[in-house]
Amino acid sequence: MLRPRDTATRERRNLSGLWAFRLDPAGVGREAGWWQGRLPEAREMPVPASYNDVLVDAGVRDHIGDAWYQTTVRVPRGWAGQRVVLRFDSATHRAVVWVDDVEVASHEGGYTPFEADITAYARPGREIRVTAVVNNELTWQSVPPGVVEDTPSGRRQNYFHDFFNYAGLHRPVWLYCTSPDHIDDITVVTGLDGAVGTVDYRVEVAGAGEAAGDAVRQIRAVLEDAEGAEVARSTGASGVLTVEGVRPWQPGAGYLYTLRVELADGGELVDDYTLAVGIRTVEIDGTNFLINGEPFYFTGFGKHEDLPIRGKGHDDVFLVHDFALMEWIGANSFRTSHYPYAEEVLDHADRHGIVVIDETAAVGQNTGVGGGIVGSRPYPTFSPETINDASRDVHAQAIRELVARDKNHPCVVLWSVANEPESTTEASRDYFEPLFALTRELDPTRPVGFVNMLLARPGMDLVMQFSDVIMLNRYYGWYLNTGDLAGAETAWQAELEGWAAEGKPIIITEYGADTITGLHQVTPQPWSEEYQAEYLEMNHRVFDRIDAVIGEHVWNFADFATKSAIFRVDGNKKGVFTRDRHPKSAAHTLRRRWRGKN
Ligand code: BDP
Repeated sequence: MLRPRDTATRERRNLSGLWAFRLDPAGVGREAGWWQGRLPEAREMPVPASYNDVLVDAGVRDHIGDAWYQTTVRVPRGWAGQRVVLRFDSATHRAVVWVDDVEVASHEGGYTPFEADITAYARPGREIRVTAVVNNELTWQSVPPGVVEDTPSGRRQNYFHDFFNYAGLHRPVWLYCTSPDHIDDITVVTGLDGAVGTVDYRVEVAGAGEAAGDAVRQIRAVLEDAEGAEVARSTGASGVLTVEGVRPWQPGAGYLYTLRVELADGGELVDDYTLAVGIRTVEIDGTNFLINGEPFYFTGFGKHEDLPIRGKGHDDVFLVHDFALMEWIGANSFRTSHYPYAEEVLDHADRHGIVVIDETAAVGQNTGVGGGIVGSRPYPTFSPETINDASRDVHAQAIRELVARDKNHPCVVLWSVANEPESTTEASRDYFEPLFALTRELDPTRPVGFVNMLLARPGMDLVMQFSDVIMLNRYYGWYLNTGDLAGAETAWQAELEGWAAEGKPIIITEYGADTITGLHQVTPQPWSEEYQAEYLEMNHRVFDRIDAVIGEHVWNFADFATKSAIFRVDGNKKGVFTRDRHPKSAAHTLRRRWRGKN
């Protein structure tokens, strides 16, 4: 799915700004037709942002149900004769959208874009009213799952993942135009053979009548280097562009070519689109993870989209700052834990040579655990009444949308289909097997994995057989062997040796310790800055003894908000940086290690 872009034939308007906003706790707006006129009794709400923390109101923060957004926009006069599209980069977790009185789109899933062709309702020069109802309820059939429980004091949202259920319009909303016959999609696959690079491209065209195909239209593909000089060209809806003396995209050096695709009718340019292309290869060889044929060792973090006030609202200031901090500390990679991040983040990673493990929003598919606390199991995870075939359909669609959105990003080297699901039962195996097959069918070029949690040790895990890489979240010295780093070191090494025997590359996707910034101790105990640093050093000693370990991602880059819980004080404090991005002592420990490695 192509992002809106300004090109010679395309224009876009960003609808970010203050929208009219109203919560609908009683769920009456759909019946009352709140989209049919000016949103009644509305307040103002910035887009993009989570709505939860913007207003000073517990009712807004903890709202369950529908939230209504509305704005008006004038369709540019110059767009006459064009196809007009309305696109939401995300609406968490689902939405229905109207243009004036007409429903134009509905979408399930909070972290991937959706759009609607609104040409029929968008008269150039006229204003349109855009209304979206955004619903934040998590159910057994949503990804991630949750349960809305009826209690004597009202409805309560319960969920099994360890971050706050922020909701709203987290990313920009766009109005854009293309010609009616247009480039609908582009897929690139790149290859390297010594100094020769290849870009295998496939263009899909759509439009008025399928006459838009090859017979009437011509497709040109031109590849330019970073200076804008043409290096290869081809015609036709698919082909291979060959680059002599290629500059590959590599970790730490995100060299990008530009693929310019043009759709022409004789001498007339009908549509054009430009795509950033990094030429690189990814493959697994034994226990090595190869990028461009070279073993790659992941250093970095599991992150979150999480900020004070903005919640999960995308913010370019923090985007650039977080990447600057990652460079400072020597991180060469991160995981989009636990959902697809804004496309702006992946674009930035492409440009800066930061490697990404791209994860779906399937987190918390494990009722035996909550935020690291293993305990009561009020519901079975996989069952006809809980996570079932219908849930898997939603999960499959989330994978389709993730791959469709991110397939062309060179930074993405590995798909993660889920974080810490139940993986020891036959039900879990049956649930996941087709999802792995689907991901491979959608993208045969990247490895596929999932992130295993501590209840599923070597020999017990029935899902790992489908995974190209072993991704482990482990908290020896924190949830296990709490405060006992010597005992943790022995136990952790023993478990890792068990995994190493499987002969696949191992990435430690989470290890971390909650740490209160400013708490110092000479005999380090959990929660102190010294303990976090010693905990990390213990982990590193273990990793360095196991050859199959080819990556370490600390949990977490920064402190983040969670739901209320007796084991969370103002959120999860496992950040190496505080929520406002001040380093804890452990940041220096990591910097010494990682800057030495990279
Ligand atoms: C892991 C989860 C992560 C949590 C972390 C923790 O993958 O989302 O935040 O534990 O407990 O289980 O800090």
